[in-house]
Amino acid sequence: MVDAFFPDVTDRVPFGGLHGADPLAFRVYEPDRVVLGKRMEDHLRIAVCLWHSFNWPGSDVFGVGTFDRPWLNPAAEPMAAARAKLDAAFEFLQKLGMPYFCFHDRDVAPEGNSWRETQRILDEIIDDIGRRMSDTGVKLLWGTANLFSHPRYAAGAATNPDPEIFAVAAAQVKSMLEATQRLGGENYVLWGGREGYESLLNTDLAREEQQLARFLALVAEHKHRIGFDGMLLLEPKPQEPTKHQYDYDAATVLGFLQRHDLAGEYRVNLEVNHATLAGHSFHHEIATAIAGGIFGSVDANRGDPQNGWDTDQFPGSVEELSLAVYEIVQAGGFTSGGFNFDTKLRRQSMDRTDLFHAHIGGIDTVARSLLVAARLIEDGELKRLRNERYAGWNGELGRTLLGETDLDAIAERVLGGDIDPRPVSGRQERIENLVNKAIWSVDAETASVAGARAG
Ligand code: XLS
Ligand code: NI
Ligand code: NI
Repeated sequence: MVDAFFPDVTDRVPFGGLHGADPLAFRVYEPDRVVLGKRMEDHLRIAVCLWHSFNWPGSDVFGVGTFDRPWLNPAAEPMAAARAKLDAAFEFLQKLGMPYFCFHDRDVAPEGNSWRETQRILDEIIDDIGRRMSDTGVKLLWGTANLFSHPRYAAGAATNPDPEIFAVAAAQVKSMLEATQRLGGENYVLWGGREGYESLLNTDLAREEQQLARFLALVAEHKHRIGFDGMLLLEPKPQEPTKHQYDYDAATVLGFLQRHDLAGEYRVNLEVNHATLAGHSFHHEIATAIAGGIFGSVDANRGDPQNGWDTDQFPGSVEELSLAVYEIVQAGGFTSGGFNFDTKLRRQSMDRTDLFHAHIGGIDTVARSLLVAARLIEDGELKRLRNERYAGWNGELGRTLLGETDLDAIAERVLGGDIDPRPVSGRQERIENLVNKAIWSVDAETASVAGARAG
């Protein structure tokens, strides 16, 4: 390794156990620990994101960057800066022991003076990333194109009133989709940050919907043409930076995909903070996507109950995440998706090691949520009570109502008197107690691999 960017973390972050004293050790996350017959690492498939963690200086709308990220200095030579950034990112990935990363084209490769030059720079850097991936074994969970930072995208990319912008965005997605394929990426994400509006007074909603559908159809068609076998994912968000974003939430995306015959081509990448902004729990978003058959991947983070924007904080609440992880594992777990840490340090967290502390805490929260989910699944009571609630639908009446019948026949049965419904308890509090019991009873050290070794 060249000069380490994180000299205070000299080795790979170890597992220290729940009561371990080292703040730079995992308390719960143990990649090899087997949970419900599968390694923890394979359940969670954790990724580090290159944008907030390596390509953001810690600026906000009122102030400049506060972080120590030398490669973001505008005076730095662009290609040398791009390499320094990758050095630091891969050092971080290895020291943290994470299997995956995610990035936008513009996180790693600056734009050139012409489209051709931009393409050449991207190609060169993708080769560099490919070498680092084979040297370290780190894999790409997903790639994506930044269709929101450049001034040309101020009025949207696919939904821009100017077809020339649509064309540039399409060319940019083509090249990043192909780059993702070259790196063996397991998914390709489209977040429509500026696919929305600031004012209805100058916006043609019907036209913009057609443009977005056409764009997504072109991307899906290209995916098949080049034989990319990863999953295409849309990332819903209700607003910010636009006043209203078209991919509002999981249910809105599902309706859109069905209207345009794209439901077989796309799934969703759900972000915790985006659910909060949409007025939903994250549990709701996950359950909705699973029920609609479009669940794909997760952007792990959280908002802050006191403000209404995308604060992208590191996850810290097992209570909040456990139910979402329960739904995911109960539905069979991730296929191509995983937990991408789309998370931002607070602006005052300016020590280089803060990035380690933040990830360690967030990853432990996700790992502990997995243990709670496993406890709920092993116990089986939650599932049993839910099945029991719908048991009537497996009987003769239920099957008839869902099968061959009509309102005349139904009314006849009701008039005949053999139907006499009695309301039953939904048992909500009893069920909530079951969830708390699982949260309170999970002992993160039980059956721990390192615990067993040490003991
Ligand atoms: C922004 C989004 C973005 C996507 C990738 O709110 O979360 O970071 O995940 O473009
Ligand atoms: Ni995101
Ligand atoms: Ni976000």
